[in-house]
Amino acid sequence: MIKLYQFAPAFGLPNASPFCMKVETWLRMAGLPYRAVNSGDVLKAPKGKLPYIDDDGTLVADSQFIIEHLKSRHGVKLDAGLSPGQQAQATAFQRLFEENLYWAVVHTRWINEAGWALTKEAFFAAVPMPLRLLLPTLARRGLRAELRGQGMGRHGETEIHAIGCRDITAVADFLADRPFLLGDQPSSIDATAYAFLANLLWVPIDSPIKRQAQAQPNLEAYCRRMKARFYAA
Ligand SMILES: N[C@@H](CCC(=O)N[C@@H](CS)C(=O)NCC(=O)O)C(=O)O
Repeated sequence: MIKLYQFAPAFGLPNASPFCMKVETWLRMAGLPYRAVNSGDVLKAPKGKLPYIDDDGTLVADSQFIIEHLKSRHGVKLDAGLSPGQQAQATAFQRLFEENLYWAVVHTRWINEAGWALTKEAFFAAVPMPLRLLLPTLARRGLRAELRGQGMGRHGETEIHAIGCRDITAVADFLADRPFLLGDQPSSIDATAYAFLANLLWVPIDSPIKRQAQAQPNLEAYCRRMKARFYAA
């Protein structure tokens, strides 16, 4: 049985980490049985981040390496029908969500004061005292440093929102009225798109980026479609 190590669910989503939710969604799309271990223990993670999996003794870290591993070990054909051009589009969108939009959304959760109040409550309320007094501040400091290192954190908040809104517009315009990102059938990139869009639309943190997503009805409809298809039970 595949074990998926991830954070505990939060904000009413399967996972408030879009990377964890991506893998869980993908496992459901692939029809592979798995057991979620929601311990949130990054210290045990091979690369210090979640998610990672234990596939019958093989540990694999990083959502994309996990998917590639599972595809080859379990013969998953989700992307078999994609042309090289569609594969290229999938790679480009993956980068948009994971390497760019992610950081803009991290800023709305961890740096913006109103967002931080909600994030702190959702992620740390269950931490026992006296750790609860220290951990949120340390984690926030770490995220601030990561944002600066990545580069997003060097922009002003208005600029960060503009960057995120541009990504959202690109996704909405590309999706248009297609049921799934690359056409009529779901493919692996939909696990990413759904996880990142749901983590924006369905998280109670207001931001211009979220409002931009709410203003595109096809994105909400897309998330509902993915939820109905892969999280019905
Ligand atoms: N490239 C990784 C990114 C995973 C990632 O950034 N995970 C974050 C949560 S969204 C994490 O574990 N952060 C904990 C930490 O950095 O201490 C993937 O695709 O899995």
